[in-house]
Amino acid sequence: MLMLWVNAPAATTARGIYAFDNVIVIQPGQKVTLHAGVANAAAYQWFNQKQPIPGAVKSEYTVSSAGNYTVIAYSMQGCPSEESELMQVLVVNTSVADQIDISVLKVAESKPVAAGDEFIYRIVVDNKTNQGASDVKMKDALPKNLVYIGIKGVTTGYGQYDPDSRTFTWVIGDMPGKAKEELQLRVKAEGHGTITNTAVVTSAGVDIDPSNNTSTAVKDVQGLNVPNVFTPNGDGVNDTFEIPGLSDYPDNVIDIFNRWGNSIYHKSGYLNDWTGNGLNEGTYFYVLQVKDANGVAQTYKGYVTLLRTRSEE
Ligand SMILES: [Ca+2]
Ligand SMILES: [Ca+2]
Repeated sequence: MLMLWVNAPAATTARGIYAFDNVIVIQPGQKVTLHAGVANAAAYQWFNQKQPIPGAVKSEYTVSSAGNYTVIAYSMQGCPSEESELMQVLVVNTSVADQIDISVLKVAESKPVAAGDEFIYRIVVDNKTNQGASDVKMKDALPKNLVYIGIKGVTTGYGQYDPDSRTFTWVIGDMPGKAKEELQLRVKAEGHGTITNTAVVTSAGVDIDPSNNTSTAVKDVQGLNVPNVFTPNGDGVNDTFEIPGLSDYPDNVIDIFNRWGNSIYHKSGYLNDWTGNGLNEGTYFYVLQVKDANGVAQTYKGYVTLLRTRSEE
């Protein structure tokens, strides 16, 4: 890709121009010169928001207004290069000292997760600049297949969950320069599939790099997690063959067989209520067929052990 560079180093300059990766912040009235990475092409055309800029046909182009700038270089034969990388110019009426860069990073726990399981997102908010930031908040709108459980390991601030908007807010408040704060968000997966959700951080002041103010985590949730034991002894614990998350699959059929392969239980639209009534302790074989909301069928097969013995009291 054709590179762009600017005549400002990647740091604060005496002229008050601030360059950070592909974002340049200038004050009103300031100018910055963009340079095409290829200096000896036959011709050039500069663009703002993909629109050609009239007269901007040299290897360098000086701008004083905000925009999303790119350039294309042409060979002697008139062949165009591909479009260059993007250089975003922001015009901000503020002193450099007020400019901050807050970022957020959200990572899902790497362990395998099945429907009905709890897992954790680790969320890190980082003040990458030396200036302190204020009114820092992180918001995370949970998709419908995630249930909010709580938070832990929060290094500063406090969390709020609004069940109506299904939005978790981490109110961090003031962050000193170079501070890094962390929180773990505990959630439960409901249903299977890919869960995508995004954390967004905001703060008072001008954030010079908005691109790192969001972070999206993608987590694959396996289908149903069928337990391999249940204890129908009337003690109120684990007394039915309960498959967490099955209520998301009302279109289901379950068959249970004894060791000789005889069907001992069959139910369409199983409601997690089988108690193995009249059966001996032992191991049984199940076949569970479900259809998801898109009509895609899945089959789960395995063994479940029925135990009636109560633990010693
Ligand atoms: Ca930022
Ligand atoms: Ca029990």
